[in-house]
Amino acid sequence: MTNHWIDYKNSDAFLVIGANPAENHPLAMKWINKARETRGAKLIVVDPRFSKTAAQADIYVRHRPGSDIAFINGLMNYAIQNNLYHHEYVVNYTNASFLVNPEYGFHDGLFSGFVDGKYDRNSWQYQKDGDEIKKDPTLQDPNCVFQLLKKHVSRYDIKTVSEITGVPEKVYQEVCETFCATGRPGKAGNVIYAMGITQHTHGAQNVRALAILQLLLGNIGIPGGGVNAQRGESNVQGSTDLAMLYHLLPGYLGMPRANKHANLQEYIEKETPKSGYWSNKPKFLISMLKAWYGEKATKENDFCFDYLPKLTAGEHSHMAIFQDMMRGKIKGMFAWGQNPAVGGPNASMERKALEKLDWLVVIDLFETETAAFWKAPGVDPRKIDTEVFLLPAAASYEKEGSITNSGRWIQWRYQAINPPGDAKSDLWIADRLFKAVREQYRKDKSAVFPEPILNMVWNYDKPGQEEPDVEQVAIELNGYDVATGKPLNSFGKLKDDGSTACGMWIYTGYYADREKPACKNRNPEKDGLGSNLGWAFAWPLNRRILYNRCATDPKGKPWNPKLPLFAWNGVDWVKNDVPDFNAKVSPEVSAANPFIMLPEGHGRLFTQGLKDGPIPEHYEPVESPVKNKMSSRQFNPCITFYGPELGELAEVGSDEYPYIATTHRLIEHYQSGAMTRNCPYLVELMPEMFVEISPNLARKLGIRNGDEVEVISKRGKIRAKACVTPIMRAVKVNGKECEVVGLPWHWGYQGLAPGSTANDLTPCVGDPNTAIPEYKAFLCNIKKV
Ligand SMILES: Nc1nc2c(c(=O)[nH]1)N[C@H]1C(S)=C(S)[C@@H](COP(=O)(O)OP(=O)(O)OC[C@H]3O[C@@H](n4cnc5c(=O)[nH]c(N)nc54)[C@H](O)[C@@H]3O)O[C@H]1N2
Ligand SMILES: Nc1nc2c(c(=O)[nH]1)N[C@H]1C(S)=C(S)[C@@H](COP(=O)(O)OP(=O)(O)OC[C@H]3O[C@@H](n4cnc5c(=O)[nH]c(N)nc54)[C@H](O)[C@@H]3O)O[C@H]1N2
Ligand SMILES: [Mo]
Repeated sequence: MTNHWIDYKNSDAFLVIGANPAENHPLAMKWINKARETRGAKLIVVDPRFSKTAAQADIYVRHRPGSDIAFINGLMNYAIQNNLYHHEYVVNYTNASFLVNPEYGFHDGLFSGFVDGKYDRNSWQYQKDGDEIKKDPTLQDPNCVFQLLKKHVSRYDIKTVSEITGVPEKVYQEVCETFCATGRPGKAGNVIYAMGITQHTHGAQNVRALAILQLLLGNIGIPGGGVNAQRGESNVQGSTDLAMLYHLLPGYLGMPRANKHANLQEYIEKETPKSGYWSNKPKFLISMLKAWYGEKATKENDFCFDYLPKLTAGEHSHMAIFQDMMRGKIKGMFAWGQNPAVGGPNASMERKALEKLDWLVVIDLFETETAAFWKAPGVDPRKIDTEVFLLPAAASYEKEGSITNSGRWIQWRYQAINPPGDAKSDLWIADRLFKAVREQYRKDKSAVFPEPILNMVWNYDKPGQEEPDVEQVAIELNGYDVATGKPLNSFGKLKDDGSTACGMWIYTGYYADREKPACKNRNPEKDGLGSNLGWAFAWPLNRRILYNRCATDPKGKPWNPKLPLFAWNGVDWVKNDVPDFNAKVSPEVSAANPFIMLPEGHGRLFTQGLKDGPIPEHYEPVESPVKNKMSSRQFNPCITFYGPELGELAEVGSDEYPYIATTHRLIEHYQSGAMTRNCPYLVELMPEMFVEISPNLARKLGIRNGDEVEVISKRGKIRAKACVTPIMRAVKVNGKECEVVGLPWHWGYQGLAPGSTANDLTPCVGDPNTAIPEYKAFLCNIKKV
C-alpha cells in the first residue's frame, strides 16, 4: 500500500478492481463508506462477479477474468486523449519527459529485444548525455516516454476495450469519466486491488498498469490517492518484509546469486545503484550481516558474506519447488503455517508430490489436509513411505509479537491466553530447532561448512522463562550500535563499516526505546487527515503515505489545500506526515527528485524493471476461450512453462472446456479453511462447497439450484453444489458469449465440514516476474451428476 486504511476517508473516487473488501477486508469498507458519506465519493467496482462490494457500488462493471490490462490501458488512453491527466504532476514528477533509446519499438505484441523467450532490455533504456538522462519537458519528442505511452495505449479505444473485456461501451465511458475526473489538481482517486489483479500470468503488468494510471492522474503521494494492495494474511506484509520470498533477504535486499556475486565486493558493485536512496544498500546489507554473525563478521572476511546461501540458476518459488519434489529432488519439507494440499495450484498434484518426500514436518494449529495427505480419500496409506511429524503451534492470541498490516503499520500484539496442551509459539519451535541443529553440527566433526550455523548470533534466552525473548528479536530487527548495544532510531544511522547491526533496515525506529517502543504507541488522532503519527509505527521511519513529496506542487503548495499533508510556508514545511524527501532543502530542489527510491528520482510511466515489457500490453490468460484481439501473441510471451508432471493445459477456444472459471473467497471462511472449517459456528453459516453459475447457463444445462454437479478442468474434476445466481452472467467477448463460473477455494477433506478442493482444477502456470499462479482465469466444463 502506498497509503493506509484510514486515509481512504480522503478519497473522491475509488476504483476497486480485483478485490472484494466487503467480504475480505471489511474494515476497508468502513473507510470507503466514510468517504462516500462525508465527501460524496464515488465507488466503482470492476469484478466478473457481482460481489458484495459490487452490490454497494455507484458503478458496477462486470468484465471478463483476465482482461484487466485492456480495461486499464483504455483508461490511460481516455485520460490522455481528453486531456484529463494531471499535466504539471506528470511533467515534474514522472519520467514522461525522459527520452528512450530510438531503437525501442513494439510490433505485433512484442517489444524490441525479444530473443529466445526473453527480453534483452537494452533498447528500453533512457538516452543519456554522459550521466545525464536526456529530456524533453515539452513532451513532444517522439522518443519521450509520454509519446511512447500515448502511442501504445491509443490502440485501446473504447470499442476495442469493450470487445476484449465484455464491458458495454456506455458503462465503460461512465467509468472513464468518473475516475479520470480525479486527474484534476485537488481531487484524489484511490485504486484498491488484490488477488483479482495479481493472480494472472500478467499479474505484475496488471499492477504496473494501475500505477501508471495513478501517476497520469497525479494520484500518487497524495492523501486519498495511491495504489493500495489489500494484503492477505494478517501479517503477510511483515513476512514479505522479512524475506518470506526466495529471491529476497530482509528489507528487500536481493538474494545473492552464485553466478553473479562471488564476494561482497561483487555484490555491492553490481547491486548498488549510483543514485537514489538504494545507493545506501551496502550499509543495510553489512549491518544485517553484523546482526546475524556478530563479532565473527569483520571487514577482513567480507562480514561473513560467504555464509549466506547463494541462489543458483532458475526460479525456486512455490510451483518450482513442487516440480522438484515431483522429480524426487527434494527429500524433506517443513509446511510451517501453510496448507498447500488445499491452497496450491493443481492441489491434487501437490498432494502426489508430498508422497515423494522422506519426511514432512507440519507446524500448525490443526491437522490440516497437508498433514493428513497420506490418508486422503482414495489414498492407500500402506503405499506411502513419508514420515509425517505434526507439531502443534500456538495461535496469534496465544503469543506476543509484532504484526505489520497492509498500510505498513507495525503494531504489537499481546498474549491473551496460554496455548492449549503441548502447543508452542513459532518462536519457541524455531529456537529449539535451531539449537538442536547447532548441537548436531558441534558433535559431527565431518559436517561440511559448519561455520554459518556455529557462528550465528543466537541470544534469545531469557532467564527464568521457557519462551525465548521476543523483545530481543525485535531489537535485533530494529538495529543497534555495536559498541554500546543501544538501539537506533533511524536507518540513516546505519554504517557499512561494521559499527552498526540491523536485522531489517526498513523497521529501524520501531523498537528504538525498549521501555516505550513506537510500535506500541497508542495516541489516536481526533480529527484531521487521519495520519495518526502517534499510533503504532509505519515503516519506513513512521511515514504514512509513500512518495509524499508529490502531495504539493513543486513550489510546496498542496494540490488540495483542504488536505495539506505538507505545505511550504516560505521558510519551512508545515508537516502532517514524515517527509519522503529531503525537507532541509528548498521545495524546488526536493521536487527535482520526488521518488527517492528510484535512481532516476521520478515515477515510472515506462519501466526497465519488469521482465515482460516496459508498458503493459493485453495478453490472454493461458487458458482462454478466445484469440487475442490485440496481436498474434496469444499469452504473455515471457512465461516459462513447468514440466508435464505439474499438469496439462487446455487449448485456446477448447470445446471440451468451454467456460471460464475463477476462484474467490467468502467472509465466513479463511483461506484453505483449516481455521474456519474447524469452527462449528462458521461451518453452520457456510457449510459446503459450491459453484456459482449463471441462471442462463443453468437453464442450458438443465441444472437447478442445489443440484450436485461436476466441475471439470484439464487437471481434474470435483463435485460441488450448484448455486444458480445472478451474481454470475455471461460476458460478450469478441462477439462470443462467454459464461463465467465462480468457485470458492476454502474446502478440503479435513475439519468439521469437508468438501471438494477448487484447486484440484487450477493450472500450474505463472507470472514471469513473480511466479504467482493463474488462479483467477482458467477453463472448465460443468456436468449435472
Ligand atoms: N474472509 C476472508 N478474508 C480474507 C481471506 C479469506 O480467505 N477470507 N484471505 C486473505 C488473503 S490471504 C488475501 S490475499 C486477501 C484476498 O482478497 P481479495 O483479492 O479481495 O480476494 P478474492 O475473493 O480471491 O478475489 C477478489 C475478487 O476478484 C475477483 N476476480 C476474479 N477474477 C478476476 C479478474 O480477472 N479481474 C478482476 N478485476 N477481478 C477478478 C473475484 O470475483 C473476487 O470478487 O483476502 C484476505 N482476507
Ligand atoms: N484457487 C485459489 N487458490 C489460492 C488463492 C486464490 O485466490 N485462489 N489464494 C492464494 C493466497 S493469496 C494465499 S495467501 C494462499 C494461502 O495458502 P496457505 O498459506 O497454504 O493457506 P492457509 O489456509 O492460509 O494456511 C495457513 C495455515 O497456518 C495455520 N496457522 C494459523 N496461525 C498459525 C500460527 O500462528 N502458527 C502456525 N505455525 N500456523 C498457523 C492455519 O491453521 C493454516 O493451516 O493460497 C493461495 N491459493
Ligand atoms: Mo494471500
